Amino acid sequence: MAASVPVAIIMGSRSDWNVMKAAAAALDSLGVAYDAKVVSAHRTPQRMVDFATGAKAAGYKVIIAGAGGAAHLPGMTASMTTLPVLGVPVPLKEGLKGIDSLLSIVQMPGGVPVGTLAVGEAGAKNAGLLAAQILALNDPELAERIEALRAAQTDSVPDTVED
Ligand code: RP5
Repeated sequence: MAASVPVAIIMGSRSDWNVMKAAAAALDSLGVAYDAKVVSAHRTPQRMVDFATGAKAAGYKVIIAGAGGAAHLPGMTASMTTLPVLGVPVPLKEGLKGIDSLLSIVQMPGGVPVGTLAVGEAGAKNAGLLAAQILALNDPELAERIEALRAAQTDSVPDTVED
């Protein structure tokens, strides 16, 4: 049987991909497979229910969910699965510029956790890295790749401010 894909990246709109592709890039850099899908809590509610209730049976281990504005997708998804859900607040150009998404995602009622990351690309990148770190608990080779990435990151930081 083919190995299942461990990470699902879902987002409320195709327009979120500009931000959410940073999660995909982080997973690519660590050799972690993912599926990326548009699943909107408001425009495709039944698709969201079908995805969330079927995610564990589909073989996913971690869900990354990004949305902007009234960002209900991460929380609603978390309400229908016990897989870890990592929420990424996507900033929109208009409106409240990410504060709305952040508060919508982070302020979950006790009992239904969403691991909320930073607003925007940094949050999406960290969601990808954190998903990999969760998977690495049961994957020593992936854990080694994460250690190597961290070491390379450390080596890339100069200790001077010279040009
Ligand atoms: C949210 O509405 C989506 O996650 C997106 O961030 C925002 C705007 O969507 P579009 O109008 O660009 O499709 O549900």
